[in-house]
Amino acid sequence: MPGAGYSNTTCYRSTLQEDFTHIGVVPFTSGLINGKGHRYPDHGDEPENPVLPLETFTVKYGSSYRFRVINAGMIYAFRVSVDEHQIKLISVDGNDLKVEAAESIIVQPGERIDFILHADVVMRNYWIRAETLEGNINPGKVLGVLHYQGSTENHIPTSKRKKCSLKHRCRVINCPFGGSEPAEGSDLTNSKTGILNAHILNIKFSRYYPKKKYMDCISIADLKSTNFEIKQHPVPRIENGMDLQELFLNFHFACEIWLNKMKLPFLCFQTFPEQDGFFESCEGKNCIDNCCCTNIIKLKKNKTVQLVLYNQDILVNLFRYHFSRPRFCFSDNTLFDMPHPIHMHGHQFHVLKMAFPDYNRFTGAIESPSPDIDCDTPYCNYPTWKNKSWHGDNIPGLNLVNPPLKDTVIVPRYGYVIIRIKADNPGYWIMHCHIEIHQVEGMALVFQEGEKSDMAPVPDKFHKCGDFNWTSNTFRKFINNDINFSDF
Ligand SMILES: [Cu+2]
Repeated sequence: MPGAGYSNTTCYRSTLQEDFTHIGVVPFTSGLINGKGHRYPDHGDEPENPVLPLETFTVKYGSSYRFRVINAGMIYAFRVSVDEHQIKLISVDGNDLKVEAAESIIVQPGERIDFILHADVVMRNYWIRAETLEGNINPGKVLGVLHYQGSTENHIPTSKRKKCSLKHRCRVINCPFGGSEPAEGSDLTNSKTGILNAHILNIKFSRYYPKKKYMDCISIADLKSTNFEIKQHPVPRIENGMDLQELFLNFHFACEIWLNKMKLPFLCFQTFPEQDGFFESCEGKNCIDNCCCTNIIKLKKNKTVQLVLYNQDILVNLFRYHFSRPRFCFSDNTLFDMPHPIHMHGHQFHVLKMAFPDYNRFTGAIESPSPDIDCDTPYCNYPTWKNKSWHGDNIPGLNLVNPPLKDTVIVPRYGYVIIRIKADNPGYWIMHCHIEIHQVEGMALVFQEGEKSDMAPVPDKFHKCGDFNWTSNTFRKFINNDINFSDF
């Protein structure tokens, strides 16, 4: 489901999520399910060209179906649901989960989910929906059709999305925000300020959309691996303090030179460090003066590695100063205060905990960053735990028994995620934001796992940068079939 296009307007105001963070720097225009879809101008209900086909899935009453959903978009998350059907999440990023039923499941760029749908309601046509997460305007939408075999309906569905109410609340899995509504009768909000201490709720209750939306959020860290899955892939243990490497990574835009902490190129990494001009260490750079470097973090082979992924920056003034391009609007908020879907190569990681900032109970807006984190400077390049005794297993709220396994996880704005791997796969592995433009702008780093001697050798005659040195004349000959590869 690709998700965004460029605006040719002179000024684009980014739309907002429920927590008032921004959704994207370009407007959502249209999306596709399996190559089919409509464009709904101005986030309206009327398709621009209604005769275009929509993807249709035909189901048999009484049967169950496994749907595999991938968000192949570049920016936008989608909330996926099927009208008048409950869906059951059974897998994330290819790893099995204990079944979690929901009204809808949010899928971030790079994430994959599998859900089960039981075809057991009145035989007719229903909308399959993938909607963007706007809280301040009508969400963008991508539609498909669920068609019951034998149904006489052959027109487009007239079904409606479930209306969430106090009595019939909606469960939503994988919200990138914690929400603001306390459990009924809860006294966890400050009655004067209305601020909800979400970090307390993290342990005691589900998280919520803003009040009156009647939606309850299940975070990724609330999900549980199946017994079989966790037996196959147990949580890496910390036998003694020596086995642990704990790192904080703040995914942010605080650098003066945009956020360019990753110097390109960043693939075929095993061959690049040996070559002049492609490697510039970030060591010693403070990421304020000059951040155009190759950010490599060494992981010690066979250590248990615990990563605290964080999301806080102070971009607004710097960005205004350096990048006041006419296409973007600078309002009273930062443009890039977004949650980031962070993807890691080379591993499936256990998601041990997800924590959120504090929200305003009534508006849903973020009030303050997670109180668990201390920043070294306003740039927050080197965050730490506020409580210095937190370390390894000694962090409240960790699921060390049956956490979900993933390779992409959303890091909520001003919140954090704790993930864990065992560094038993030597090589160079990139970790990056799956919002494509963030990655290209440098929101990426490379883990060097083990020493080079631990890694599989580079294959014989493996091409390196500089090997391909055709002149434009040679290239022209190749295009014209005057020469071919075997001539080289
Ligand atoms: Cu990002």
